[in-house]
Amino acid sequence: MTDVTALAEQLAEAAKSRTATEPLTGRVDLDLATAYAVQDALVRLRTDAGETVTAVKLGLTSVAKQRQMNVDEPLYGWLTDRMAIDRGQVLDVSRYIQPRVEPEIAFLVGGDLAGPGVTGADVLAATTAVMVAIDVLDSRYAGYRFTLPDVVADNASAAGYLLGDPRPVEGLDLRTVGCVFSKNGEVVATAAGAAVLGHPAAAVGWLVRKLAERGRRLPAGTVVLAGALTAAIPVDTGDTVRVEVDRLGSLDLACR
Ligand code: 0L1
Ligand code: MG
Repeated sequence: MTDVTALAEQLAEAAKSRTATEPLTGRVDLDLATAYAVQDALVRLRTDAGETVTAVKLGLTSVAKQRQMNVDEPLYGWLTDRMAIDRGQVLDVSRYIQPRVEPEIAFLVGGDLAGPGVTGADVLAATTAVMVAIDVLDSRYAGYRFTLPDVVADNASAAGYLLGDPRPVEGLDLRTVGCVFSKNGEVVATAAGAAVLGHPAAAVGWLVRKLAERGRRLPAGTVVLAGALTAAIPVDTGDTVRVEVDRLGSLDLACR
């Protein structure tokens, strides 16, 4: 039987020592259900150490990301207070193995969302506000080479996140909002909200249905990062990235 705690400890050690590890698949039997059990154990190591889960993230929700990572299904993971980045805070890249950043839209869910039939429309009805967001990734696998179960076990490469000001969702068509993603003053990618599973709220609906399969729910007050609109880009000392999302505002992140 797969020792999920031992695998979680290996991934936690890779993050702590900033040393990439080899994918788990190939070394152990890892189906998707076992991978989510490893993810749970990894998050438990963080909460046992005093961290608090502050948000949920979806990943691989756009064709651009799925192609980049060679997988064909979304996934989810958990963000903690230690991963939260304040606006104006400089990202210390030495804390990570191989950091990448990507532009996202985040939801503040105002009502409980649960069950196998939840749709994007239900998500929008329960949404209190939406925000521009930057997701900071740091795969614990060398060169971001992994299978879907590997990256699920690695908590969706979660490493950091930054949120913009909350904006009302009423009157916004999140399919057509435009995103401009720049690095060091040069535009590196552009996208519309529809890049995220056709509508970012649909991605949150997928999350709720997936959680329901495991008897879990999204409680009122949860922040959800709905997944990247574009492929992720690597960042290094001296870089500055900017994410601008039409009607949601912009965020800058400088790296040292
Ligand atoms: O946020 C994400 O899309 C995480 C998915 C994991 C793939 C990656 O590390 O880019
Ligand atoms: Mg992401």
